[in-house]
Amino acid sequence: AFTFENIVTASALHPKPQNIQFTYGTAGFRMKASLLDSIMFRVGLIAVLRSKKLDGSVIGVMITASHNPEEDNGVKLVDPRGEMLEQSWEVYATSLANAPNDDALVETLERIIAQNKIDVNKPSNILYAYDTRPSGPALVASLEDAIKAAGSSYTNFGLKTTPQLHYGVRCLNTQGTNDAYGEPTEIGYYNKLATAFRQIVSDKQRLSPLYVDCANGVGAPKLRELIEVIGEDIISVNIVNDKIGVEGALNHNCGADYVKTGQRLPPGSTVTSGDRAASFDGDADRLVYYYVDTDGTFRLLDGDKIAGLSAMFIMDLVQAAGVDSIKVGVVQTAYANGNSTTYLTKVLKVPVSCVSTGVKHLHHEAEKYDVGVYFEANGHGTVLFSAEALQTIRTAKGRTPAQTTAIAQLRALTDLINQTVGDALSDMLLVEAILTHRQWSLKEWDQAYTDLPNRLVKVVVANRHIFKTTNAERQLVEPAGLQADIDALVAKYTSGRSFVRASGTEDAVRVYAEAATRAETDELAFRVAELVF
Ligand code: 16G
Ligand code: ZN
Repeated sequence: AFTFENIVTASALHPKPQNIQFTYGTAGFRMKASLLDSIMFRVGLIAVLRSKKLDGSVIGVMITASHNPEEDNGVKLVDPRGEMLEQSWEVYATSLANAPNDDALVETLERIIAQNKIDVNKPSNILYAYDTRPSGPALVASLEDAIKAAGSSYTNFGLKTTPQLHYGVRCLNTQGTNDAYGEPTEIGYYNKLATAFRQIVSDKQRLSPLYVDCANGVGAPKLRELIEVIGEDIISVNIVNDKIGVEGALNHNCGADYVKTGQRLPPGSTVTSGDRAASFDGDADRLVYYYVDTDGTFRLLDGDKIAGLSAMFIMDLVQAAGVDSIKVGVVQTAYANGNSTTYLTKVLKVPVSCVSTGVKHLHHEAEKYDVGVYFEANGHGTVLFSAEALQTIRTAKGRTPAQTTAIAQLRALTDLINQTVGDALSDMLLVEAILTHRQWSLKEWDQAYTDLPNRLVKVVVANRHIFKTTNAERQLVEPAGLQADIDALVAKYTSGRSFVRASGTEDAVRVYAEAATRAETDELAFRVAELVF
C-alpha cells in the first residue's frame, strides 16, 4: 500500500544533497552520476503517482545520459504511449527533486496528489531500463527502493536502448486493444523491425556492409542481436566501437555526437573512400551517416539529410500507392542547415515547420501532419503516421500491381519506423531500406543538396538565463538590442544566418552560424560569439 510512513522511512537512505538545485529539463535530470541518488528515488515516486493518475497505465523510466561522458548519468520518464512525460509533470518532478527534507517531501507529494485528484489506492505499474553506464545498477537500486516503498508494481526491462524502453511502454499499454503496438518484449521489438525490413528490401540487391560506430554503448549488443534476427544474408554490418565493458570508453572520441559536432571521423576509424558508415550515440536514439569522398573529404549525412531522404521516399511511395490524400510534412529546428530547408520546400515542395530544440517540441508538431517527418540536425528523429493515415494505408486496395506493391511497402514502413521516439536502430533500417530501393551509394544520397558551411560555438557566460528567444529560438528578445546587432552582422555575409540560444543541457550559450563559405561562416560565428560574451 501507498503510505507516507513507508516512503519517509525509505527516503532516509536517499537524502537530497545540500545546495543543489535540480531541474527536469529537455533530457530529464542529467548530471554527474554521484549526485543522482536522491533524484532516482524521487523520480520513482513521481512515476508511481503518474501511473496512479492514469489508472495504472505503465509509466517508463529510462536511466541514461545519452551522449554525455561516462561519469554522467540521468533519468527521464516516459508516458503511456511511449512519449515524453507531459510538460506539467516536469514541474512536479522538479519540485519533488528539490524538497530539502522529509517534511517538504511529504508536503510536495500531498500537493501533487491533491492538485491532480490522485487516488493513491489505485494500482500503478512502472517499466524501467538502463544503459551500459557503470553507475546504472546503484541508481536502479535507488529507483526500486522508491517504487517498493510506494507499494507499486514494476518490471525491470534490463539493459536497453532508450527507444526500446519507449517501445516497451507503448506495447504494454496498448496490448489487446485495436491500437496494439507490438509484443512487449525485446524479441518482439526485433521481430517487428526485422519482418518489416525483410519485406521492404525483398527482391532488391543488398548493399555493401555498413560500418556502425556504436559509441561503445548499448547500441552495440542490441544492433548485433537485431542483425541476427534479420539475417546476415539480408543486411551486413561491421560493428565498431562496441567496447561496453571498457571503463571510460562510452562516447569517448566516437559516437554520433562526436562525429556531428566535430564533422570528422572518430580517431582510429578505418573508414575509407567507398565505405558506408554510420554512428549511434550512447543510448542509440541518434543516428548520423558519413563517408569519405574520393578526394579524401569527410562528408556528413546528418539528421537533415535523413529527413530529406525519408520525406522524398515516403512522398514517392504515397504517390505510387495512389493514396495522395496523405500529406507529408517535415519538422525541423533552427539548427537545420539552410540548404536542407531550401531543398525540402523548393525541390520536394513539402511543408516545413520550425520549432524549438528538444524532441518533445518536434514530436508534438509532427503529429499535426498525416505523415510527420521530424529530425534534429544532430540525428534524433522519426516519422509519425496519424491514425487516419494508418487507416488509409491499412485499408487501401491497389488498382494495379504497382499500386499494390507500393501500398504493401508503405504498410511495412509503418512497422519499421519507431512511432514513439527517434530510434537509431529503426532509423538505420529505414535509411538502409531506402538506399537499397534506389541502389544508391551515400554519395548519391548526398547529391540532393550541399550543406552550407556551418559552425556551432559554445560560449560560457555569467548567466545564460538572460538570453530569451522567440520565433522557434531564431531570434533573441533579451538582452535588448542584441538581436539587432546580430542582424547587422549577418547582413554582411552571403547566405548568412546566425542565432543564439541558451543551452537546455549545459551551463552555456550556443551560437550557430552558416554562410556561403567556410571562412565567412567561421568569421560570422566568431563575431556573434563576441557580441554574446
Ligand atoms: C536534449 C534533447 C535533444 C536536443 C538537445 C539540445 C531530448 C530527448 N533531447 O538532449 O533533442 O537536441 O537536448 O541540447 O529532447 P542543448 O539545449 O544543450 O543545445
Ligand atoms: Zn541519445
